[in-house]
Amino acid sequence: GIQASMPQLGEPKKDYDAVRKAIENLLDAEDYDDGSFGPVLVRLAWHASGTYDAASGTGGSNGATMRWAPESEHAANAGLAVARKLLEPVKAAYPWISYADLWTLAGAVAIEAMGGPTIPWRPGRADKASGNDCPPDNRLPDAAQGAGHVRDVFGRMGFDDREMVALVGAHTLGRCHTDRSGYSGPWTNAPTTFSNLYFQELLNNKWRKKRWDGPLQYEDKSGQLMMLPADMALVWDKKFKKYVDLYAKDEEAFFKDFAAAFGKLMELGVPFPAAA
Ligand code: DDH
Repeated sequence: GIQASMPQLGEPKKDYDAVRKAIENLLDAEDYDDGSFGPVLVRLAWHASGTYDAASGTGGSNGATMRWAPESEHAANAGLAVARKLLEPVKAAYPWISYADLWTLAGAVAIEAMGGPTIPWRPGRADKASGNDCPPDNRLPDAAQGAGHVRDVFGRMGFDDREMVALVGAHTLGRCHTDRSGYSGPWTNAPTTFSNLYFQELLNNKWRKKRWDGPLQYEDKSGQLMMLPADMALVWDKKFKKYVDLYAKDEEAFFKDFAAAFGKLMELGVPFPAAA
């Protein structure tokens, strides 16, 4: 109600637009990857949220438990210290925002700044004070596995097939790093622009096993673009492929579904006050 939204005496005004601006100002990177920290910030928001288990109510973005070991050391989170450190000056300048709100907001702001849809986001996450609340390891998806695994992991969070395919469309952004995941390369030729290109590449490019010493991944003829086994699962599984077809043809449908699913992802397990 009105009462709750009035700033109290002595309480700092919570200017989320100022935080958004501060995040936007951090995105451009001269000497990092493809010139933007946007993709790694999106990955931070996703890995902070994607540990959620609907049955037990554990995990999820609330708590920002990835600040602590063991979660910070989980193999899936390799490289995300880059994103967490990047946001420290924003946290220092706006100490009233929780890390959990800051990380998720940074993901939303990055997607929007890279040309993506407006992501529904609201504050309300609190930070937990120690690593005792870290979720167990292996809640995030394993790139070496197929459709059954993708369904298990995202089903555990409460997503349906359509939402799963939309969410993985985030791989239109960024790249794999051999020193983080062991995989190598970007999914698209425009890894700092949010678009439906990932689905177009997945469908229309020709993918073959990459011959190298690293883990099994797929490459196109140019050898420049890549797909993970878990990406290929989206075209090999008929029920998933239906949505790959849709999103490759209809970017508007992708944007709409992605925004809703990513917004939902970032709210899993967050105890927002009940609507008045
Ligand atoms: Fe992902 N992802 N992801 N991903 N992801 C990687 C990078 C990025 C899987 C594996 C990997 C989502 C789903 C899956 C982003 C966003 C999202 C990397 C490479 C691997 C491996 C990491 C590295 O070496 O730096 C698997 C498996 C799945 C799955 O669903 C089965 C989802 C749902 C999202 C999301 O944001 C909603 C982004 C962005 C990146 C690029 C990061 C970067 O630094 O660039």
